[in-house]
Amino acid sequence: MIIREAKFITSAADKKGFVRPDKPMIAVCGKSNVGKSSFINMLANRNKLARTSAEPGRTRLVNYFDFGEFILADLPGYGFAKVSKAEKEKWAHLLDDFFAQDTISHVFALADIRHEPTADDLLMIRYLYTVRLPFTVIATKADKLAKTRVKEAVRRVAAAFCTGEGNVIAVSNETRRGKEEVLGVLDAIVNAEKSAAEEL
Ligand SMILES: Nc1nc2c(ncn2[C@@H]2O[C@H](COP(=O)(O)OP(=O)(O)OP(=O)(O)O)[C@@H](O)[C@H]2O)c(=O)[nH]1
Ligand SMILES: [Mg+2]
Repeated sequence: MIIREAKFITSAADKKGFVRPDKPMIAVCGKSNVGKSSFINMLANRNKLARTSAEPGRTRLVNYFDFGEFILADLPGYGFAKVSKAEKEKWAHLLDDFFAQDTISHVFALADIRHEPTADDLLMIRYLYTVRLPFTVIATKADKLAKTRVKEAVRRVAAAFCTGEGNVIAVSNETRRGKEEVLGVLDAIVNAEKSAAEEL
């Protein structure tokens, strides 16, 4: 999979604004500040396609990006403590509505490679199992660990998310570690949808 150009499509503040994709759509979700927007920029080879911030809670809308053969949806991060209850409820509704759609091909569930999953992470994963949405765990900020510790950390993340090690990719948006592996997963998603469409 070669990404030639990635473009911002639009933002949605509620379900009325959701895009009906005409190609595979992959949702990028995870706790606030885990590195979702940076991950999208790494895949796009662009620093400022998705806005990132050291302050958690930067992405408050669903932002859609067209990568040519697929669409990535950058979701607002969950579990951000420093916002009002009303704001939190608004985000929760937005995420509920988003995942209720039948247009999501795959989910990239991001988790910081150094940390134990939060209660929200576990809720998210349980939900993905319940609705049978296929997902890949993206263990972010791998550059923060010594290289020799990454393998063991991946094993720990896999166990915590009740999945196999092969379903966890350690990435670093700084060193670009893991990028090729992620592109391989995207290739498989795009090809699977193409063959399914041909069978119809
Ligand atoms: N060292 C390191 N820092 C990273 C990496 N990815 C993201 N960061 C930093 O983590 C912070 C949050 O990154 P974002 O990409 O804005 O995170 P987000 O998940 O989109 O955050 P919200 O939109 O607030 O939910 C920024 O300061 C990034 O520079 C990484 O792979 N390595
Ligand atoms: Mg973001």
